[in-house]
Amino acid sequence: MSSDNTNTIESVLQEERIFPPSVDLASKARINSLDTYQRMFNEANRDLETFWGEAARKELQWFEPFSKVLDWTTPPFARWFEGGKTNISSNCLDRHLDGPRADKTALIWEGEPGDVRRFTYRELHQEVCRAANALKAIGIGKGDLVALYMPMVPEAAIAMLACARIGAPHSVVFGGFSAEALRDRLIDGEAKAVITADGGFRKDKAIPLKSAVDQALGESACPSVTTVLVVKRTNESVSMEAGRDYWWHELVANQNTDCVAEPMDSEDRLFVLYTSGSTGKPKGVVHTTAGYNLWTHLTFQWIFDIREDDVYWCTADVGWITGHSYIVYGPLSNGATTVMYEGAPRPSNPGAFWELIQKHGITIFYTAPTAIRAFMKSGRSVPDNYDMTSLRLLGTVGEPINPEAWMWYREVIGGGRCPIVDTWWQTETGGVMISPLPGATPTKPGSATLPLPGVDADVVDSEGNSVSVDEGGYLVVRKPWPGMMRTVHGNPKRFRESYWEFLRPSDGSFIYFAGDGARKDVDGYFWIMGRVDDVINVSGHRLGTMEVESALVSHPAVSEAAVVGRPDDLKGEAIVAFVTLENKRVASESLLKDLRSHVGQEIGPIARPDEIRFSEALPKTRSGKIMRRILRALASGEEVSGDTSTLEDRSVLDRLRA
Ligand code: 7RM
Repeated sequence: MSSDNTNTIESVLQEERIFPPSVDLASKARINSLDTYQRMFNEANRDLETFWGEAARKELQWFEPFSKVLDWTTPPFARWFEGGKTNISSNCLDRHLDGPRADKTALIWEGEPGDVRRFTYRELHQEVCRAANALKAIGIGKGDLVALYMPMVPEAAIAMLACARIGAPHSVVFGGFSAEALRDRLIDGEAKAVITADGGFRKDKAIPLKSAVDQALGESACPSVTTVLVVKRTNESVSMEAGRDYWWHELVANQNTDCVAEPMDSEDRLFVLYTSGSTGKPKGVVHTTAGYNLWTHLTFQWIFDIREDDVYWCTADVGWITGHSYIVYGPLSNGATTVMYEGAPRPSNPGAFWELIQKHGITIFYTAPTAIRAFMKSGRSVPDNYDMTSLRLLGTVGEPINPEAWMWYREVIGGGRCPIVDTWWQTETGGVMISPLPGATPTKPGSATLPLPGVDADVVDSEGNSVSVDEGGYLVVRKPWPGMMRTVHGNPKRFRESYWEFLRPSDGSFIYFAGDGARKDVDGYFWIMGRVDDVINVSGHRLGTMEVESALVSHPAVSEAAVVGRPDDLKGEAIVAFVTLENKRVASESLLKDLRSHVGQEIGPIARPDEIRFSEALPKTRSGKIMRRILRALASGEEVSGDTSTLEDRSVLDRLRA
């Protein structure tokens, strides 16, 4: 197992602090005690189908009822709520229009230069209908994949909901990815249209997006794409290709504000979202309509114990799963007020987040440990300038949170009174799997605590057997759940192999494993230890070491590259690349710069190595495999321990050390 994680065994074993839920919160909460949680958990475990069947009937609106809760006859391919017809866009909008919620604020958007837009549920419904009709007008229909390459503007959420409304699956590509990365995803998904913007604002700068789309589509690279819809955001001049490119404000504005939601089969595709794995190109994770809707709806309700007057803010980008599930679908499905922020804290405005909390009276705040650690570093004097007494609940997601950052978050941001929900989940799981429930679960700093009802999580050895208390192992889920991914787009074999065949217990059952190590303590609390595969978690963003290596070797000067993660105080992990050069090429400062920007162009700025070490050779086994274990130790300045006898050439190690 790799040791690249923030929670070292030593620090979490010493962790003895326990914070019980506040009496006030528990008295009002839906799940108001550990007993209630336990009862639900046992109920779900005893009879999964009755539990989820009842929940689906109660929590979602259906055009037609489902006839079967779960079909698990051909594992690992699950089918949930078959026979049912529903639509997530109508569950997020239409169902709130009958009563007082119609005029409640659904979305508050704060732009980077300080512009604000608000939409009530009625207004959002109208905008989504208009956009849905515009999509129809350009020939997009049920089953057509629409790619989104957007800044954090309301139109990103509107476009997602519009796609869902007409049954066109979306494929959101994070706006920070490069034209190359966008092209790969457009080709893999055979996207029919791209929705983008002229550009977006990021940390006081305007970043072009439309020109990257042009580049991705250049030389007829993506023949499936027939239309590009462009939102005006930065007012930069862009080139528009006649017959292919349309302005959003011209096409959408004149559309009808009514568009009947398409009745979708429960298992119809809702979206594809690409995520990094340990091998090959990023995988297109497929989620379907009803199961994903139920999962994001219910987990949002449970974890944040959402109330009618909450103002909820998740700081993620809609380009990641956290934005999909917990900026857009989960909150809107529950009729909550969700906040979307285009910007990020930056040196010119270090208090940006706290100002927003004060300004909008945010009650629930959900962010990533990497952000918390950055704030911690600049000290409490910044947040102390703001009134954040509106906050009642805090959340974290994306990577393990170290107990020090957890305590700081609780004391400085939460004023010592707000519970913290540390939520463990993945793109593949659709929504949260392991998390405290704020009215029920006592928390321990650094632990994601207990699995949600219906989540049969465990920590196991390589045979699939549970390990003992406090022993490290693989984090797995033993039973299917409604929000689970259904397949890898275009590659069911890869789905089976990557997630369900790594561990095959002797009883033949299928258990889900997606790359994390963990341990369970004496109270059954989960402590996530980080990835055990070749995936690096940089500031909560997943990157495959292979992806970065491929990008490096595509540079003409590079002969071979090996990429590993090194623990980093701020980012969780930093990217370290070991590179050997082609004959006659010499290492230099300018080549180093060149390689970093090359990786930026191939994948995106988040993938640029923090450190590149030029080396004459890489440590390999006799069969030619790069020994990453050795490189990981070297990168983090640790002693190279363990067996090095399989090294083909021991002098390589000595030279690398020097
Ligand atoms: C939601 C998201 C998934 C990977 C996952 C973990 C890590 C996420 C936590 C966490 C410890 C957490 N999706 N991870 N949440 N590790 N504690 N609360 O991040 O697909 O982009 O990444 O992130 O390693 O496997 S993701």
